[in-house]
Amino acid sequence: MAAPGLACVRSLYLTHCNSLLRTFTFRHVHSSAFRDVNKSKNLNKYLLSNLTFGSVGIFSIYVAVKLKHARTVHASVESLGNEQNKPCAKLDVSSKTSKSLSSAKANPWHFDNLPSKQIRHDKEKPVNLTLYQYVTCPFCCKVRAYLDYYGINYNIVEVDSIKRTQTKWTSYSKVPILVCDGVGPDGFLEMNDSSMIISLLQSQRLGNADADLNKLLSFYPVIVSKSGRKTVYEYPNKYFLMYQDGAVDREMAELREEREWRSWVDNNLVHVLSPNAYRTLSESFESFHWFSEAGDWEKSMTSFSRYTCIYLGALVMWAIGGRLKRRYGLEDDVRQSLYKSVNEWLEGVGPSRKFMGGDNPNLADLAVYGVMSAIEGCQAFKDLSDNTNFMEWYTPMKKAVQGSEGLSHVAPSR
Ligand SMILES: N[C@@H](CCC(=O)N[C@@H](CS)C(=O)NCC(=O)O)C(=O)O
Repeated sequence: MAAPGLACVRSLYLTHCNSLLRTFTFRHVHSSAFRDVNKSKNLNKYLLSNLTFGSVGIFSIYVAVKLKHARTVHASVESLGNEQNKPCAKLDVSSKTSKSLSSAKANPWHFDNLPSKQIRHDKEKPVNLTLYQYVTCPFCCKVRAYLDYYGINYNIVEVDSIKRTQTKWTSYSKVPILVCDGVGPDGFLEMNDSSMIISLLQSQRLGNADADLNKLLSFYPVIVSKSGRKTVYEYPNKYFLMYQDGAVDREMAELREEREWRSWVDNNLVHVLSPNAYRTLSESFESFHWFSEAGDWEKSMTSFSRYTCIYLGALVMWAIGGRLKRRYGLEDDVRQSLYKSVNEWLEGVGPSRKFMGGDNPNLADLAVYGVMSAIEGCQAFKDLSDNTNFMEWYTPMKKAVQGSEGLSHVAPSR
């Protein structure tokens, strides 16, 4: 679920299906003919249109999946992958900061538009962060888990996964993007990549809350390269925390363990999610219905768009699921791979610790919680809770994050 396309459909779907949906003339969804259907509330006509569009869609999917050179689909699927492990055809740029990725320096979308949502944990504190996201994208869920746990106020801009209107101001093509207002000469600082964002914010907490984010960002250079038509971003330091005054308050082994498991989340755990959420056609539909609910699609889309996303997205993802399974070497019964990954994590935490971080979650706990929360409404998650001890760890984690417990026991300087 590395979150797909229209709202993974925004996450799961978002992750995989964006290009595909764009290719499939999604504009038709918004055509006046469909709006008319919607307005007239003529059920028969509506169903007929849906059916026709669905058939065309299914045929197109079939053709696209079969065509070896359906590059858009391929690129979209690959966006879920482990970028670091992919061979790069061409290395364009050796080292830049995230900020320099946006060479045009256009103002972020939220400078002139209202956010989709405002998260206020503490009304007294200022709000200078805006998260550009797909609500069920696991990487976005991970960043939200961090912000919520530490009780940080932020605004959310839900990105339209088809048109991506809200992220046109940046050359970075993925979400999450976190923008801090009022920093540097441009009046904002753009942060990309979920793990880099979290390391950067945590480094700031460890030092001085007012530490210069610009300076900290320079410790996280990005390597941009091309793999075919796809742009690949690597952040070699993204799992490292920057102790600005050199006073490391934790054991090295502890820090290494945290880093390794954070990397495991991005490079292993996340890959078992999509094939599980779309394991069968009915589970795929169920997952997409859940994305629709979580993403409030009812509010943001016409009924036609919403149902098209749900049914078309479910079909596409179900078709792609098998491919992802092979790509990541998952077991034929992908549930077994999910249970295996989760049990690996639970063993990593061990019987004597509540969380990997001890009594309080560390960044690895937050990463696992964040990505797993992306599939909370899916059958895969229900099966997981019935067949493993996952909830013994997950339930207190959820409580800690939703209760912003990080506010009380971490970051003495804040
Ligand atoms: N390594 C990145 C991965 C982010 C990612 O792959 N995001 C997906 C959504 S889940 C995305 O934006 N894909 C491009 C697209 O859907 O257009 C991170 O951790 O932030």
